[in-house]
Amino acid sequence: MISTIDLRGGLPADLRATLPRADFDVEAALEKVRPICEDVRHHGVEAVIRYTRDFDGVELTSTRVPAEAIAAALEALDPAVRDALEEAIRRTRIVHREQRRTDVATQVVPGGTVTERWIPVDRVGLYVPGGRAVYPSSVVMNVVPAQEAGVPSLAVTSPAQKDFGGLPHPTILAACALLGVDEVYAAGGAQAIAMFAYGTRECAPVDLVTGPGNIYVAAAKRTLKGVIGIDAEAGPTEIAVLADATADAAYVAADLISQAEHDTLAASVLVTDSPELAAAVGDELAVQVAATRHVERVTEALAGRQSAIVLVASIEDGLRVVNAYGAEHLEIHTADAPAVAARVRNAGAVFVGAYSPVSLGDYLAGSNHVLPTGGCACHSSGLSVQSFLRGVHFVEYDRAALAEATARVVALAESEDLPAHGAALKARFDGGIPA
Ligand code: HSO
Ligand code: ZN
Repeated sequence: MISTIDLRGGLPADLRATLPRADFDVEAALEKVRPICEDVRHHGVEAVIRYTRDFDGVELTSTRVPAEAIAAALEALDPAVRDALEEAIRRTRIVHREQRRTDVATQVVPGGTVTERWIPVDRVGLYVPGGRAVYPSSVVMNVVPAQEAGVPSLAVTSPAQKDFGGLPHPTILAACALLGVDEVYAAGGAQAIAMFAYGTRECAPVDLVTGPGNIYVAAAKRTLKGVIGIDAEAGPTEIAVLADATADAAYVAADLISQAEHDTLAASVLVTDSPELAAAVGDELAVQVAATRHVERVTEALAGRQSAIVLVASIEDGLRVVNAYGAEHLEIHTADAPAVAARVRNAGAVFVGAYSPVSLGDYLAGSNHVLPTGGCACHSSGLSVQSFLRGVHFVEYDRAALAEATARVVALAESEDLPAHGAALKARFDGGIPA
């Protein structure tokens, strides 16, 4: 069911190109998405309501979710889910709170300081997918870091659901209620991102949009980047497992299946130096996939070109492979897993040892589950408090410190043929700007 890539003979020079990856062609969706964004820009909420009718089959009179609907969703929430969400919020909050950066003031010279102040974005819009992917956990992962960053204004949007009277899914609303979010919209797809970017009669424009979505959401984020800030264009989820002969094949197989459950394009990749483990995982997959609820989706994901078992000559080579791949999630199941994990350079999040599965991180570890996909872990981080802050440098020099800097500023300005730059300093000491 899952293919094998045998790299035991040595790693190819172009390792990254050898490794499997799903096609997630955002470019192709741009043409469809651009006119939708323009329409919402010019026709506001009426356009959002029209697209909701056409795409979601729901006739809305307003995109704003009433407060009573949010309260009612919490009221009706299964107590076990409520307890789990509350604990997820608590753990995610303590982790993210501690990670908020503090301002740094540096005295550069006597009388001259530069202070980096971390200022939250004024207003953010958080996108929460609907349809097959109803993830109240993603509400937690987006809202908590924004709140811990100190963002003063925060709105959530999620697609209108036909089966729920045109409201977003009730567990999404209940999660909003638990987090104290009262500004919620029933809007999805590209039109929701445009609503956030340009604003409508009902929804004030935001500065930053975060949260995963489908290919149209990703395309809208790309189209509107600049008008708004965005986190990342999330693609299909990925798990890589680096394992040696000490790994438990049943755990590894279960974890590969857990992320394959998200999407037929999800990637599950095992990298191992043990052919015996590879064979045992193959056997376990056959047994466990047959028993899993979403058997067709999982089977397609595991059989897809994006999933594979990669055989390597050593864990050393395995590290090279996983670093070249830059998985969204990377599990380490080896002897001395912490030491191996310490050598990982590229991954969205690293799960160390047999008892730290990705599913724990998806819900309850305290870490964030909005992570870079498609190799973006090689240059980007997942969502964090930092995503909602800007580091602004405050420059404060006194007269003496500026006087001391003037000759050098003038020299550099002259070298760039920008004499007015130097003149701006000299004006403070010469009593006039020289010609
Ligand atoms: N593994 C997904 C997040 C998620 N899993 C939500 C379950 N619910 C992407 O990191
Ligand atoms: Zn997941």
